[in-house]
Amino acid sequence: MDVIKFLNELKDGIAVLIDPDKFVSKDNLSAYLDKVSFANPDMILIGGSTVSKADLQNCVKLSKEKIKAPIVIFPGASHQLSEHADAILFLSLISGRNSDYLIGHHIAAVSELENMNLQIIPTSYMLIDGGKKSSVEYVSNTNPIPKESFSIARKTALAGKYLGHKILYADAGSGAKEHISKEMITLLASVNSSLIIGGGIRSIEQIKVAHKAGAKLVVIGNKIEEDIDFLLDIKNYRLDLSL
Ligand code: 1GP
Repeated sequence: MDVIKFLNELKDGIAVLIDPDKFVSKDNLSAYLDKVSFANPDMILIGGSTVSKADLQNCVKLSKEKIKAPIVIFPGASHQLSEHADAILFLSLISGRNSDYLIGHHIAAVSELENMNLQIIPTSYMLIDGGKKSSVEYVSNTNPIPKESFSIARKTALAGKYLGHKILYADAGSGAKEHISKEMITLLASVNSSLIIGGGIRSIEQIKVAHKAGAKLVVIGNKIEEDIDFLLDIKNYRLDLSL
């Protein structure tokens, strides 16, 4: 499956983010994946700031067995690789100035990646301030773009595009207090239409606003972990969209 093409053609998509670190056992993860599969999301993202290689690989394998949507790695570090995934977001953290997350982890991943049949998607990854310090901020030791700095955000996104990145992922961070604003989404979508938005999104209304503003794919993680019934709301929203 060509995940870049799939994303380009997608409209009003929803992805579920699975952080394997949040599950205490394989059974626990397996039951969660069954529920996620019921909501029929457009994509599954797997990764996290501190996930081990074995946990990531087991999660990818199990997700592939249970869910028909593309399984895409959203890596927190160079060891988070699995040939059972459909693709990997080859993230460059362009909102930051830490060379490890701009190119270092990428080089470290090459010897394994070149022997894997995994689609590699050059991706601009931009952190936008979400009102609290995010794990990515802490682990990468970088600062997010201030939420009102529209000019910096636009120029950063454009620079990523000029570097040849196919996708722009703008993230307020896992569990953000404030999700990315409608105005910021509209601006970023005008720079790169293959726009993924995530961080702190907790209602169908917020998903709708992000879609209307131009997000191709809205990523939900924490809200589903806290309130599993939200998967039913997602399923219903997706059914409404298809009518
Ligand atoms: C985090 O964008 C993702 O990187 C999802 O964030 O867990 O807050 O939904 P939430």
